[in-house]
Amino acid sequence: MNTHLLRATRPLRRQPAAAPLLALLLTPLLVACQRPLAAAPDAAALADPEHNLLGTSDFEDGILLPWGASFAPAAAGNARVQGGAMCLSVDAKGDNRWDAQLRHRQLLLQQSHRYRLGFEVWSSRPTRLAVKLGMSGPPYTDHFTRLLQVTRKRTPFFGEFAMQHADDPTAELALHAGGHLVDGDEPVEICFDSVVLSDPTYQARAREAAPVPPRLRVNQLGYLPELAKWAVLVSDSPTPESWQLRDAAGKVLSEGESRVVGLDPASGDRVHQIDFSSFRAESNELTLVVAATGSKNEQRSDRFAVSKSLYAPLARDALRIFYHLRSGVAIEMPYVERPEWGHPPGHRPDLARCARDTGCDYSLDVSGGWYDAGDHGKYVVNGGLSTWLLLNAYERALQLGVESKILADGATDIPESSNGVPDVLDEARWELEFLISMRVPDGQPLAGLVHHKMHDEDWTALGTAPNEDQQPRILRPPSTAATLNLAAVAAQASRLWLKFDPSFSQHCREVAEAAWRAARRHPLRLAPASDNRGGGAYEDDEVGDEWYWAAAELFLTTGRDEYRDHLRASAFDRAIAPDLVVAGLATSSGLSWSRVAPLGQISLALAGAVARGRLTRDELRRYQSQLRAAADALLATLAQEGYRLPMHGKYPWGSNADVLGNMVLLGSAADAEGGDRFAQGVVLGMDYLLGRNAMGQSYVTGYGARPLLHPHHRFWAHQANPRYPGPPPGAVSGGPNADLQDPYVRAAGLAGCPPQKCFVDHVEAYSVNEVAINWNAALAWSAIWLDAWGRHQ
Ligand code: 9MR
Ligand code: 9MR
Repeated sequence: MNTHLLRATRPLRRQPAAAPLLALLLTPLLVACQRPLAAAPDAAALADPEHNLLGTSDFEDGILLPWGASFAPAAAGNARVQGGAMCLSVDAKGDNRWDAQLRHRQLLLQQSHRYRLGFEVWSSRPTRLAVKLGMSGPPYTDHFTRLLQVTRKRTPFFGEFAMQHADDPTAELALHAGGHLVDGDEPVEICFDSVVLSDPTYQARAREAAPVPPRLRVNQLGYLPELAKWAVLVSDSPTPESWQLRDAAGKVLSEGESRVVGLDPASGDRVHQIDFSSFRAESNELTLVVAATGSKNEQRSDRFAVSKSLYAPLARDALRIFYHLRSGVAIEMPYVERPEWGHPPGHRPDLARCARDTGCDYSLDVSGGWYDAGDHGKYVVNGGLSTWLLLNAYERALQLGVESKILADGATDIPESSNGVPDVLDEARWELEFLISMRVPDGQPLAGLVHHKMHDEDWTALGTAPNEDQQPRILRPPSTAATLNLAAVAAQASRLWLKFDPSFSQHCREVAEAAWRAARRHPLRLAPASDNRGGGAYEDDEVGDEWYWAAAELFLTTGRDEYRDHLRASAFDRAIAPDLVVAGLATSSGLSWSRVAPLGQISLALAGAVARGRLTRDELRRYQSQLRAAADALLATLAQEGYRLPMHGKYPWGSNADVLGNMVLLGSAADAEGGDRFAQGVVLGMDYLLGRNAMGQSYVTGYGARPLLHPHHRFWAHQANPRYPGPPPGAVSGGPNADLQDPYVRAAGLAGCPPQKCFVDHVEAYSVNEVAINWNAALAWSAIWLDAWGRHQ
């Protein structure tokens, strides 16, 4: 994994590359290696675990955490525990010494305390090592540094110092082994054992054991009175267990027997399922209990509610996350509930230049929009999907005559509340105007196409507020996918603003048609997977679905034949993601940033196409029955899953969003069909996200008995740097990812995890625990949908 977090010695970078050693000597680094590193006199004192600040010192149990490796883009290699030691293989050394490193973060160094650092170190061939104790983020002040020679001989190192600076709660111990420290280009491996950092006055607190979730898993928020209510019990018992539903006073409200499922491959758990759907009374503080009171096998669930209005707060908070993520404007009270969530405007103005390899030479003012996720990039493809989901939440309710308080003006307390336009539309327009600004200007060879994305030139560190970002902002090349995203969303928007702002509606229609024409001129400009330095790739090598989606939205809005002809000719018109249904089970989601055809189908089936005179009743029925077929496969899927979620098999990056995408399909199918068959699937998906899962974890911040606490986010980065706030409520994490794609999860000893358990709630674990606008838009869609459903039963 490439990392570029560490700029510990930024001034060093400016030293002439020709004099690397001189550069090192000019820094506070002292060459401590000339005398052989005899066994340290204080080794005994060091060995006292009571005073050791480090989380892992001897690596005997095979776990590297909380240590982790970091490689900048120019460097490559990996870290692992072998033979009870921590080893870093440097395959490509990179340019700077910190380009390849091991580090232990989250240390508190206190002013005038005396620290002792010791370890044993050896390497596959002679090399050098730079040891640093210092800040892990700007201004990267060093507290202690040493430069060592390392050989094949296991050699002890010992150093001692008094902390000169003010208390540093962001300190890290970093072991730099890249760049000029390595002679030649051959790989080198460097290993460590018995690493101790001690402070005689420090008292190691008993390590807080990770809270063990109950074996009886429920939706930690609760259930809607009229829909399915399932719990899952982790149990090896081959025979059913009896369960009781009790109120706060212990009164039994319902009882029955569990159903034995056995081994659930996705989680590796042996499970029983409990169906208590027949209990329908609104109540608070309910508990499920298995086995007789007092018996040592008694299992209790977390407390939960049964309520019609269960999802109103979540729907509102999930939408409000978009305000928090706004770029180009101060985030402030009273729109945020706590002052620490505010910050000055980020990237105002957001002037982005064509990057050197982009083939263009201009700057665009692309201020506004939402930051994509934990990073400060803004990506048109993901912005398009997110905007569509918010607009669709509104449009479906409008078409079906569903009343929803959350969709009213003033519902979410944003700056535009009470302007006569529903807040959800105001929020979507914030992004839409940014998407429009990403167009290649007139007079340029690719005029009318839309830049795929814009972001920082390089990755910044955790603990960077948007207004603190120092990186240059760059435009990446235009793409057909981005252009069609704009065409689709602007066409959809044109319908919805007709009533509120006819001239904006007209503008959106023109933007959409012009984008379509530009895409026609450049039908296959693809975004490559390799474009992921300083920003995510959002690569896409199949744009047939984007063509289809744009054609559908444009046809609904304009009724023009060109778009209808495109729909009729498209392979995407005849089924929803049939390739993802394997042996009748849905292996992933047909609806994501790279698979957008279902968005077109949902609009065709539900956006009032008949009323607009766009489709005949028969055509409409065909789209609706395609939605139902997809939803049927999802119902079949969840019936096979131990944890009864509408997804089977792979758990890739953002698996929670696959579940959410499938919930959007189920909800849309329920809209098309009426009745509650498919609504059950939406609720079962939500149960999974809110705690009825293999981790016993609610994946949403602020919701549930064990809510998500530490998402990967540069500003909500409290866990990485206490100067920054934790997350506001209503943000959903990407969730389990069996591909373990970041250094933190790889160091966490998760190799071989059952897919649903490939997760850790840690700020650095970006491949399992980031938040993102597309994911939150699907969460908002689902919560709004369930809220409306719950109230109208
Ligand atoms: O924070 C970045 C996150 O938004 C991306 O999804 C992820 C993958 O592209 O990369 C994260 O940034 C990391 C970078 O890739 C490597 N250095 C560490 C960064 C995390 O702090
Ligand atoms: O959601 C994206 C996921 O499907 C990809 O596998 C992953 C790696 O390319 O990137 C995810 O999107 C991230 C984006 O690249 C950068 N911003 C944060 C997004 C969420 O992690």
